[in-house]
Amino acid sequence: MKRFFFFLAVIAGVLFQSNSVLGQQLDRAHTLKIYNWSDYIDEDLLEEFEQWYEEQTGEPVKVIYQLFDINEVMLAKIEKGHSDYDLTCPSDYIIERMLRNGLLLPINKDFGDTPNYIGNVSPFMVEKIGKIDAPGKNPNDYAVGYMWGTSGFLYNKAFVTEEDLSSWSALWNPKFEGKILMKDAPRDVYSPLLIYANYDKIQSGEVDIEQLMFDMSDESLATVEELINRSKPNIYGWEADFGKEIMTQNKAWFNLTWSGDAEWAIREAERVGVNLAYTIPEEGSNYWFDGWVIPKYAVNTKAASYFINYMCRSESAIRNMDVIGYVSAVATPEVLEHMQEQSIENGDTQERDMTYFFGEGAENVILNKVMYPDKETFDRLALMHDSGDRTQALLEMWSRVKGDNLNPVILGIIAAVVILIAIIVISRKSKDKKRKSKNGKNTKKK
Ligand code: N2P
Repeated sequence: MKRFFFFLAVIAGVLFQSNSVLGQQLDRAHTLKIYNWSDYIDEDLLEEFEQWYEEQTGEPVKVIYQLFDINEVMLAKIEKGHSDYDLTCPSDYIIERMLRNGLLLPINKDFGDTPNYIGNVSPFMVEKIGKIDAPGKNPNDYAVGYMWGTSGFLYNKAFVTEEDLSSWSALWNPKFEGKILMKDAPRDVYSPLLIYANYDKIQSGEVDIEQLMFDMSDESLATVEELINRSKPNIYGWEADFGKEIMTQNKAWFNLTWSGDAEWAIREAERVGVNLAYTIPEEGSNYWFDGWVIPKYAVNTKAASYFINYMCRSESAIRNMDVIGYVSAVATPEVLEHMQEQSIENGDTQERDMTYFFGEGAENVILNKVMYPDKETFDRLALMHDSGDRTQALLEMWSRVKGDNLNPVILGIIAAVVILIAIIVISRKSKDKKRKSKNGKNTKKK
């Protein structure tokens, strides 16, 4: 069903591309064009926002909502295609790139009589957004935290133990031949493997994990390329967004993925009796966040900033989290209470100190560990940064390692489509030929 809606969204995307729907011009002043990750919102909120916006401003607005699967696709549409989205939601390192390249507008946080909910975002998240490195600009003027989390392994407990996955070297352990689902996102694979490769130096203090995240030297690229190549016999497939569904079907044994997708899959799998869990290898990994930003080519910046504000209400944050499994940047007492109740209902019992995210009052709280990692776990993680003019070298490395790994099923489908098109073209041509020669004969008769 979800795939069906995704398909509809793609068609809608094509139709709306030039600000027209089947030839009808969009009323851009009263349209809010949002470009977000798939499976990343409670979609009922979109319609409710239209009503709320009219109540707040007296102006109508229609939301157009389109989807992407990985950052790079979204970036290309804005960077190269100059698409006029009013709002999008990139990850940390892409926000950095967009900010450095002048692709973002500052967010107007003056909402007149409407309460400013942006203050609900955790100071922890504000501090992390501040780590975006864009000289001369305050990143918090241009981005508001939406969701955050970690990268690690989602695994099927029937086949794999947490111990098996205590190191990233599990990726090339021969006992997992053909069993691993890899994230089809170059940065999300490159960065943890770079941390793995430098683990000893990080431990001895010779290398700083935060600084390492800026490293995209030829030498580091070659090291990671070799590690990915080594893991290839183990790769069941590459996925940008559907890994979580595959994992609920007992097909692959583990998946390099994001904590929110892991949480969603763990909940879904439980319903069908599949036992999934999530772990982060000891060497460390990435933490990440996605933030709302207003791209340079936006038209309705007012509705965009109101939408960001609306998403920061406790109610929106709770509803989004319940639907998608990711963790909102919002850290109000209402969110804490709801998440604690839910965690207790799901059987969590361990009290932990979560003040780093929720602040005072969260010294002894019971919260799901996949969604809200301990501070000690968090301290082993680092934030990715823009690879700037080294991006091309990374993408070349990525296409080399993935190049000969095209799924035979996909190759089969491509071949079938090409053959089908050839048959249609040839049969049309031969029909045309017949028609012409018939017409010729008729003309001669006359
Ligand atoms: C949701 C993808 C979330 C992206 N489908 C994590 N950065």
